[in-house]
Amino acid sequence: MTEYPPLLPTVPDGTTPVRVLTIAGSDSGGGAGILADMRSFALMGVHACVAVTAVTVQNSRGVSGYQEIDPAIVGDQIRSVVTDIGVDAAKTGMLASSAIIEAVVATCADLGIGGAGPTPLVVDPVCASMHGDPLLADEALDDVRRKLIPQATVVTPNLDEVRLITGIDVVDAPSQRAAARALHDLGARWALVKGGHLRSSDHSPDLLFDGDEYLEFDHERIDTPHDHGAGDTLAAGLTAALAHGYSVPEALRFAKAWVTRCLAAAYPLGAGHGPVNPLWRLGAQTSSP
Ligand code: PXL
Repeated sequence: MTEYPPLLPTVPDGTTPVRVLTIAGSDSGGGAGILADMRSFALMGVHACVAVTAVTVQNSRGVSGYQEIDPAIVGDQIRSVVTDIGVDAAKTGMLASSAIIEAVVATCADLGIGGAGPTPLVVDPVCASMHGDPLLADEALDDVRRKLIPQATVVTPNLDEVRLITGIDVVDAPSQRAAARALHDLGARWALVKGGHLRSSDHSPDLLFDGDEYLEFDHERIDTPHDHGAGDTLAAGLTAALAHGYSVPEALRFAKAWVTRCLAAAYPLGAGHGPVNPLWRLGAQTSSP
């Protein structure tokens, strides 16, 4: 039996909860990107604003195409919500192109999101879908390294993204440390190197590094083919907890427990990979797997 994670604080009905912003692409299959974020954010009890970066054409078997949103409209969505609603933390997912990265980085920096600003920014440097379909133009990778990651309060690549960004193949604990240092050297305040895809392990040993200390977060690894949106959901958990004022290590502790529980409740959908499932939370008072 998987234990329920500790939940984030909630507010009474009719009261405004903490607010977050997700800057990401939509997934027509309802499993990843903004759809995964919205489901988790709602069930974690935070209010989510969205800045859509791209519309993907996708089902459980993969991504067959996408259309990017005009970078100016991406920037305008961010400015519109931040200057009215306000956000306590933000996250980026699929940014698709150099021009969108540029618009997101410039707008966020101007509004105090990420970098030295007061609002934490979780950067999930999405490069490809779980099927290997590209979600980022090849020529934009250098902008991820030079412009986006330096704005990150915490950067959360999976192991394929670590390899693309740093050139390091994470196969064991020493290479995981080297990758965390390389990501920190790019300018992220905290670097998270997830171990969920170290398939030799029956645990998911994530490593968090702030330039001084390596912190290990070991957690039971749930083996399921239905893990679409797992990276997005972990980053959403981090974002929601940071919005509540948790430190990065505290936020990761919450986010790991949250995504593990969502993986334990994942369900099949279509002929391919089903999504991680935050809807377990609806039955939290009465049922347990
Ligand atoms: O899980 C990464 C991801 C993020 N954003 C969008 C996606 C995917 C994976 O498919 O489609 C829009």
